[in-house]
Amino acid sequence: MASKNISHSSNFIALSVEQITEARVTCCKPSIYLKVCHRFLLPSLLFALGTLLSASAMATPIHVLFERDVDGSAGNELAVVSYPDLPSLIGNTSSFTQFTQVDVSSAFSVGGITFDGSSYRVLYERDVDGSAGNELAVVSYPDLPSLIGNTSSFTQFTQVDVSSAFSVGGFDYDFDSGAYRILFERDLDGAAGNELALVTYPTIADLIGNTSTFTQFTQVDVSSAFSVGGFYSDPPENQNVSEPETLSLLVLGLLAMGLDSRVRRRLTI
Ligand SMILES: [Ca+2]
Ligand SMILES: [Ca+2]
Repeated sequence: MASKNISHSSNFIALSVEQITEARVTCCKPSIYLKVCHRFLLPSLLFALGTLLSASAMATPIHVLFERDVDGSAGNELAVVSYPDLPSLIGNTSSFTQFTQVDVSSAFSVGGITFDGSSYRVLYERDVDGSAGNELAVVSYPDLPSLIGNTSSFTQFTQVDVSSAFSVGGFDYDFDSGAYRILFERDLDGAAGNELALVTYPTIADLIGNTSTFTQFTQVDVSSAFSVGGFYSDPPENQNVSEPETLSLLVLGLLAMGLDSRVRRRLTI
């Protein structure tokens, strides 16, 4: 396991989730929204309909990072294969492959990749057992093109010391709590309760500094013929509405608002 100084900070995470959920309910409660905006009922309804249509029509693209088993170089070592949605990944259809310009050190391998809303973060793990400060590194890129082109990267070695019996299986960002999670897998075949462990870090600073960690062993028993390649959690639904679409919906709403007020003025006069 990664950390020896395990502090049980589940309360912190539970509180955060609760607070976020509460905040979301407060600002999205339809009755309150309509009460405040009843003057703009038509544009509000159009806006809501547009958002619903947009959310149902949009799917979350999924990117899979592949790494060459033997050491390679820029342009042939790491490839990002993108699928428009989960069914495309399952069926292996509509994929789009881009080799990156990243040259991974021969001493390291990719442990996982995640997007936290502002950066793409790739977790690298030393192939042989290391110690705090030289075993796990997070390399951050501001966007996907920067990862593909290997530009604007920012490297931070973490203070995590991975047990010599485990390796990183995946790296994930939880949009609900804002926490980062690493899934560690035992190198040798294990059993339920000792094979897969999920370690949660409340912030990226906690991951880098190896502070406030919270470890949970799972009851998953991985077949001896398989290993974990990665894991991810779905972003919340509202992350699916991209900025340009929100803007166009706003424009639609404003146009409808103008139409609505003109109709009302005509009726009043
Ligand atoms: Ca290399
Ligand atoms: Ca170690």
